[in-house]
Amino acid sequence: MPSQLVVTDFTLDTGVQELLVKAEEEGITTAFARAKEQEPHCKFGLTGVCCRRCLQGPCRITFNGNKGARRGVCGATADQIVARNLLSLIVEGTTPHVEHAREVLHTLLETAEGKAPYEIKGQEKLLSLAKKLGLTVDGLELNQIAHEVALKALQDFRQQSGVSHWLRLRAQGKTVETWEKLNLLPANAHLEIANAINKAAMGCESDPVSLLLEIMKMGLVEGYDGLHLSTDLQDVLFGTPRLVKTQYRMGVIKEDYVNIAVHGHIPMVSEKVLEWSRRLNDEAKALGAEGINVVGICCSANELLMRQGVSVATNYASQELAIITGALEVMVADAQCIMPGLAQVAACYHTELVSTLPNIKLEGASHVDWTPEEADKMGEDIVRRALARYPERDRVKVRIPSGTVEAYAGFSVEQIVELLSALNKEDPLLPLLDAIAQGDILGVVAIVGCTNPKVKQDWANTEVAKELMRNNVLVVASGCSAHSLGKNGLLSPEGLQYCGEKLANVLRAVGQANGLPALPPALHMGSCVDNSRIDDLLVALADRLGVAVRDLPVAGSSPENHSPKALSIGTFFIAQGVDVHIGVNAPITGSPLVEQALTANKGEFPVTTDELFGGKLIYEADPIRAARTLIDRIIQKRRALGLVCPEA
Ligand code: NFS
Ligand code: SF4
Repeated sequence: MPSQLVVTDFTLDTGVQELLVKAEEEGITTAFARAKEQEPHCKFGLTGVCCRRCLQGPCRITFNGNKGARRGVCGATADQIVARNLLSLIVEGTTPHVEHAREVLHTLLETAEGKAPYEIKGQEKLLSLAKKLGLTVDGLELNQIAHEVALKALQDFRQQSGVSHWLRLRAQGKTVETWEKLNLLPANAHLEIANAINKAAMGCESDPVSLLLEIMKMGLVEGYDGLHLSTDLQDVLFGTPRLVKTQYRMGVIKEDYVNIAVHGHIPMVSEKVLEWSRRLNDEAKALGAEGINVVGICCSANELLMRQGVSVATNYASQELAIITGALEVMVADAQCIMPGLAQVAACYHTELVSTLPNIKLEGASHVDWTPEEADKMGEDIVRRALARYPERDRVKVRIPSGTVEAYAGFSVEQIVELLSALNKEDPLLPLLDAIAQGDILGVVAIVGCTNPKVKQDWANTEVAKELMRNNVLVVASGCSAHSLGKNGLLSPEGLQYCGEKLANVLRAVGQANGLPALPPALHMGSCVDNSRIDDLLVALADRLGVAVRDLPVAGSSPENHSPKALSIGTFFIAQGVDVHIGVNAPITGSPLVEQALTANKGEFPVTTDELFGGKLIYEADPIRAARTLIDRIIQKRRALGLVCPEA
């Protein structure tokens, strides 16, 4: 453990800073300190030229001028090694979302069959999906329709040929043609994942261009059978998000309450915990507490925030610090972004760490199985564990950083359209498109993805956002980046102070037409699977304008990316023709071919994603420079569309 922790270098979040000091006093290490211990990072790993794909290796390309190994034992070059490694990383980003979607579809199926204790709260979404899937709905009960929709989704995991139903459902026709010509249309998510692993395996595919195209195909699997499928079916089960108001920061953990943190991604777990916390609230009062308080971390936070207004304690990098408040009775984890380090921290307190998914177990945690049928049993069991832990809380060890920040969320596309229809009932998207056309809104950028202990937490996410806002770019947000913005007041009308005058006026006009002082400068659109909502928004705007998504003055940015999921989601957006900025580089710089293909402008290299799809990868660690690069690209796209452009 490093003796001198400079906590202000680790995070912008003062509550997290306070807890890092407490952790040090108590001799507990966290990800922030461990990240320092890993420095300097191995260059072979950072640049992607280390291969561990067979037992002749590990091999590393050490070629430097005339010295060192140019090829691995099997003869693999740096281009081949980097492309295979990137493909396998993207598979590890895509697979958790595909499995997430599959869990949701099975829950819907069993709910429709009356076997699982969930309701179908999103009737409108269900009917619209069924119609778009070409199903007959007349004369059918809701459950029967849900059953048919779930079976269609299941086909995307079963069929041996054809095209993913969810791709056909959600993609823009123009873009599908581009993908079809390149033979990128996925048939079945599991089959495509198996194909990709097969290609990356030792002695299989060695053509780096073909490997890159496979990476783009994985992006489509991610986009449609991961993100879109998850969001659509979650909206059917739990309802489509609507505008909600909430609170951010560690101060949402309340000393007088039994506190449960939900962490991970799967709303079937977190929704049930929340439901049971309400049902058993009086039992907490019998223990002398004020009640049961559920708070969120990471994307479980986003799911409960978007639909239930539940408050958010913190985001990825500081997940362990929530336990260091000493006031969490239980932390419930399901899947994805769960640090194994949580167990060591929980062991220093009365906090019980509980894993829930049958195939995701955590060392040092207790386990309560979630299955769709047993969901109520799980919810009750977990809340009862929290009640039982409450009397064991050591009051001396409790220190909750004070202060919370107000934020708005719940900006589904449906909600955005409804807000806009207060300005134009017949053609709700028109006011937004007019504002874009006239330059009152320069463009739209999605700030998405993670926090990463390599970067000062929340700093890059908020700096990129503020620089964009200053330049009249409308920001939409998701994932842990949205939490960074929320903690720092950018999800509230207060954040208007950071906006250029033109953007601020638009946000005031839409807000006031809906009885609010203004819309916040960043619209929180949900969890990482809800990046599908951002895609839906882009498709709706492009359709209304009669252009392809690749032509729109829009971009994506993940300034503090850590997860392979951020890369696979980014790949999906590049395939759509959207530029994607990352603030922490992907391991590609060891291969000139892979790096150029992903980052060069069209015409600058023989094969580029910019040429094939209209979008490219932008790596820039400096947030202000990153924002300016995105703005330049947005202005180029505006110019191509013949829209008003700011003076150079
Ligand atoms: Ni997204 Fe959500 Fe957060 Fe990054 Fe992890 S929780 S799925 S991967 S760290 S945003
Ligand atoms: Fe080395 Fe080739 Fe084996 Fe990779 S696949 S470890 S480069 S021999």
